[in-house]
Amino acid sequence: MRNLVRTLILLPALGLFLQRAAADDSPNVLFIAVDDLRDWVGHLGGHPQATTPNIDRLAASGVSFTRAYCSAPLCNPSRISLLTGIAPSRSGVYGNGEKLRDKLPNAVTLMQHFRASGYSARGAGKLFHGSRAYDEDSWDGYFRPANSKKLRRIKRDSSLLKSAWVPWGPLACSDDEMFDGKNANWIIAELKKPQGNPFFLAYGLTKPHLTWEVPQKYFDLHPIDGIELPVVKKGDLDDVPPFGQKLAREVYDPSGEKNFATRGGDHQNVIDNGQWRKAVQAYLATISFADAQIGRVLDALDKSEHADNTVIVLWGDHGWHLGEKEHWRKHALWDVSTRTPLIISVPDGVTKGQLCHRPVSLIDLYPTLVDLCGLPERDGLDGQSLKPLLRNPGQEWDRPVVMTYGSGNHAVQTQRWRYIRYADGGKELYDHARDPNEWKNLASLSQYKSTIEELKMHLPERNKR
Ligand SMILES: [Ca+2]
Repeated sequence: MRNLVRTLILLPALGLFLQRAAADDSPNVLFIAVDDLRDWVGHLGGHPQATTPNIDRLAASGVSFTRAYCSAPLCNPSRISLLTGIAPSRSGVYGNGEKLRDKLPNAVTLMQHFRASGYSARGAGKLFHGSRAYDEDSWDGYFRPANSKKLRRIKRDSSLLKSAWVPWGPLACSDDEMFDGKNANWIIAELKKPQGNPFFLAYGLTKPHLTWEVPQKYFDLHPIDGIELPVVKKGDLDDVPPFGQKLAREVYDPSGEKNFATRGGDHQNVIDNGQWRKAVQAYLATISFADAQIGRVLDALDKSEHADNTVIVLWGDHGWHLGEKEHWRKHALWDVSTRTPLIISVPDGVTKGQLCHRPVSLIDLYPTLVDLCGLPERDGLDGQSLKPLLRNPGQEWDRPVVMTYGSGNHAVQTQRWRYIRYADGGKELYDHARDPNEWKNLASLSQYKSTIEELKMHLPERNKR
C-alpha cells in the first residue's frame, strides 16, 4: 500500500521529467510582439519613408508574410486569440473588456503549452492586453519595470485648442528611460544568462501604440518637410454600409466601452488642427524607435550562444489607419485595420529573405510554433501550421482568413477577395487584384453574387455572445 501511494505521488513527477527531457534539443523561441504596427516597415513598403533596418534585417533571415491578418482588430481580442489559438467567435472575447480566464478558464495558452513541454517561458512588456493581465499560469518569470517619472515632452504647439487630439510629439529622454527600452534591457540580460532548459522568451513592445511620444532623435529621422501622406480617396465611405461608417467615425469597442473618438471624428479633428503630416511623422518616428529596441534585442541574440538555435517570430497585433477611409486607429474590418507584419525566422530554415504573399492569420502562430519546436500537437486550435509556407512561400494555400470585430461582424480574406458582413446585414466586397485600397465596394453588384455566396461559406456558423 505504501509503495502504491509512493508510486502515485511519483507518477506526475515522472511524467513531467519525461516531457521536460523531450524538449532538450528543441529550439528556443524569441517571440516579439509589436503593438499597433501596420505595414509601415521598410521591406513591406507600406510607407515610402518608413525606416526599420532591424525588422528588415530579421525579414532577410526568414520569411516575411505580406498578407498576415489579425483575428480581431483590437489589442485584447487579437492577443487572446493568438495566445490561446481560439477564434473570437468561439471564445466570446471581442473587445478590450473581456478577461482571458473569465471567458476561457481552461484554455492552455501558447506559453503554458511550452512550459508543459519543458520550456522556460519568460516575458517582459505587453503580451496580453493591459498592464496587469500577464496571466500567472503562462510564465516562469515576468519582468515589470518600476514606474518611471513622467517623461518630458519637448514642446507642444501652444496655438492648438485643448480639444485637439494630438497625442504625439518628441520627448527629452533616452531609450533606456522608455518602458520598451527597459524591457529590452531585461530581455538582453536574459539572453546572456546560462539556460537550463530551452526558452520561450517574449518581448512585448508597447510602441508604436499611442502615444506617439519617443526621443527626439527618432523624429529627426523623419523631417516634417518631406513627410508623405497616405493616399486616400475622398468620399471613400460613401459606399460603405452604416455600421462600417460607424466604425470609421466612432471608437466602437464591442465590450461596451464608450466611444472615445474626438468629436466630429478623429479624421476631421486631425485635419482641422493641421496635424495630419505631424501625425504621420510621429507614427513613423515611433515605429523607428520600436525598431531600434528590436535591433538591440536581435544584436544580443546574435552575440549569444543561442544564435543558431532560436526561432524568431515578430508580429504586430493589428493594423492602424492614418486617414484612409476617413478613419484613424484600428477597430474596423478593412485591410488597413487588420493587416500586420509577421516574420518567422527558423535557424535551420532553407528559406531566407523571402516574402510570402499568401493570406495567413496570426491565429496560425500557435500551431506553427508547436510544429517548428516539435511539441505535442494540441486539439481544438483554430489555426493551422504555416511550416509548409516557411519551406515554400509560393505554394498553393487556399485557406481563407477570418477576422471578427464584435459578435457577428466578420471579414473573410482570400487571395483575391475581401468580404465583410456586419451583424446587421451590411456588406462590403473588395477585389484586391484590382483594388488593393478597398475603394470600391462591389457587394451590391449582381455579377458578384456567386463570389459572395462562396465567401459566405467561410463565416463562422456560430457566434458566441
Ligand atoms: Ca494593439
